Order: sequence, then C-alpha cells, then structure tokens
Amino acid sequence: MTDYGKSSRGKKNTQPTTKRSPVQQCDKAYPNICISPNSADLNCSDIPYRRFKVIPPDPHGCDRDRDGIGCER
Ligand SMILES: [Ca+2]
Repeated sequence: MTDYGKSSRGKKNTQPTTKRSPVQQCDKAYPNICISPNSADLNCSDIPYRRFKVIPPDPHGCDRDRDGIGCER
C-alpha cells in the first residue's frame, strides 16, 4: 500500500537558499578582466590591466589596432 503524500516524513524542501553572488557587472567585451559596462570611457592608463582579450565592439577603445588584444603597450 502506497501512501504517497500522507507521510511526508519531514521531507521538506529544505533547499538552502543558495547564496547567489551578486551579479558582477563586467563588460563582455573584455572577458579576461572586469570593467563595469557603466563606467565612463576608459583609457588604458585608467585600467590596471595589460594585454587582455578584447571582443568587438571595443567600447573603450582599448584595442586600437583591432588585433583582439587590448592595451598591449
Ligand atoms: Ca591591440
């Protein structure tokens, strides 16, 4: 005899609210680093990174020679 639902034997859905890390706002144009998409126009001198991957469109113009690597100098 099955008693589905009758004896729930304390089987609650105790799913610990998985702590979601706050969504990091990173511009997808720069996947190797995290630049806020809302940040003002940045220049390489404003960014502590060098030689990072750049995916077009390059909103901050980090990769002026369009070889996919930003701030190589
Ligand atoms: Ca470049």
